[in-house]
Amino acid sequence: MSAAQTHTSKYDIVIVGAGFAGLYALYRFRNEGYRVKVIEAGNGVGGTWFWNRYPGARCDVESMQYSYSFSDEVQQEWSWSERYAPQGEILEYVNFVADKFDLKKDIQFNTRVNTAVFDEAAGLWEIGCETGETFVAKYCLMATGCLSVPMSPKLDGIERFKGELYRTSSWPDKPVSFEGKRVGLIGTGSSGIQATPRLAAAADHLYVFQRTPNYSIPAHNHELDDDYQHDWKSHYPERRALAKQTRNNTLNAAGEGPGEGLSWDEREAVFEERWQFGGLGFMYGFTDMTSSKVVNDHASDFVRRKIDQIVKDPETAAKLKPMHYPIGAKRICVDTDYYKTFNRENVTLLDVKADPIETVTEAGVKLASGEIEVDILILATGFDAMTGALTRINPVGRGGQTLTERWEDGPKTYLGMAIDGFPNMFIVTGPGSPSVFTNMVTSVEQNVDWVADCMNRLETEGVQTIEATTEAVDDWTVKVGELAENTLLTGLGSNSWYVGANIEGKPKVFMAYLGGAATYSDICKSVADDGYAGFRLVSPADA
Ligand code: NA7
Repeated sequence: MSAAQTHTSKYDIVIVGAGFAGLYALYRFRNEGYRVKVIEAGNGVGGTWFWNRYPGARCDVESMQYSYSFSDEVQQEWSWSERYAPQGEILEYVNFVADKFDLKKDIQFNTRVNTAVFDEAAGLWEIGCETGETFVAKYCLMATGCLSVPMSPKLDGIERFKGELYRTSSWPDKPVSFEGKRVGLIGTGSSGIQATPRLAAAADHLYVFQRTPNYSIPAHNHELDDDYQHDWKSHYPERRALAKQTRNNTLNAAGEGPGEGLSWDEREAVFEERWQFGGLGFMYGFTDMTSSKVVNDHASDFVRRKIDQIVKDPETAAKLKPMHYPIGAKRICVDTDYYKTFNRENVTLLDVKADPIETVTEAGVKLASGEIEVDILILATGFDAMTGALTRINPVGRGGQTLTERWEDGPKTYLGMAIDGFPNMFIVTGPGSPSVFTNMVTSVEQNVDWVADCMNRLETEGVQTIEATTEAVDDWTVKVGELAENTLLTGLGSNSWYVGANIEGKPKVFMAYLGGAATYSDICKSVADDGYAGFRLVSPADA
């Protein structure tokens, strides 16, 4: 190990991750005058948009909204080309922002953080990296993302496969040729659903291995014309402000009332209108979409009828229809021609729940019914969501307690940002925050601003440590659980990463705050206004 690799550097704050959250945090904290270092495993900025380069990767929040609001200059200078931005364009955007504010000089790339230990005596975090380096700082900000650690699916024999093996979550940074190839795709979440039409168009034959069908709504993606962009750019301040008053930080024409009291025809008309408009807004037609069984059943059935209309082969349509869980219990997908793709001659849908994958062979995938030979196998099998990146680092807090010990029964946080026993450590959009139920960029900005304001106050008042109390964490966790219990999202059969059901052994706990982004933001504000209620602030004089 070289001297450089064992080097220890001291900062005011170390940020783990250079995605949307880490970049904005660096910008904000540096502007406040703090000495900041960002540590990033990849060799570029962008987080999820850096790694997920698979064909068809695209954001499911509209591009005029899935962007930073902190700089009007950025808002005015940057132009988006499509209603939903493709991965490559989002990556260009984050690089544009990073370069504009000269952020990269404070980011150490190609460095994976693997430990974080709180030194109680010194009141400092020691952030250790796989390179052998240690970074010491008073504060540690985990900007590690909600969907950043790919899960390793249990696929017997996967190491035997002699063809090309890819994961959507770490797609190579070079073109992959599908021409003349038989391609197998395992997984039909957002990633698999976005990739399917593109793979089908490029490959000789595409085999889609589906375990659970998903509900998918058409994106109706299109190019953005100048007038539309100009209109947004000239109204950004008020539209951003309005978006922040919604449940999900997004202007998506949320319906104002419940659907339960309406007639079937009235609800049907709303679903049809939203299907024609496209996108995640389908889920916001009524305020009781995820709480009323009647409304949810209707919406679920609506999508199933659309699948029947689009997919010509009735057997394939039947396989594609989600039957056993309510719409929204798994994150809905937004697609371009997904269902239609199954009308192609060169696409085969395989129901691996009915006909399970027994093993991966040298030449392909062996199902109970026989072997499917493929040249390329793609895993679109998902993530250890919300907690994976944090438990993998497994910070060690006060008294030597590890995060995995504290979270043995599931994640417990205060406001999704702080954990008792882990002083001066903050998480951006952590479990217990609205996170994946919102426009993440806006939520990231809200969390980072809250932490920055908090740090400013602590520094002004000479506070040494801030730590959530166990009572505040427990109360918040109960509140998060209760909000989820009042919906249809936690029900059996949802089998979703929302509840950690895709990871063996992970506690089955609903991990996001469902009270809405605006309410959440108000609560965060009142906590700060009340002198950081629910936190214990320790000054040197108290120690
Ligand atoms: P998801 O949504 O977690 O989807 C993963 C898919 O992989 C899902 O269909 C799984 O089926 C399937 N899967 C996982 N393991 C296996 C095995 N062993 N055999 C067969 N099929 C398997 O991940 P995505 O990357 O698509 O999307 C994640 C989020 O990113 C998305 O929600 C957006 O927010 C962006 P299952 O449903 O578990 O039966």
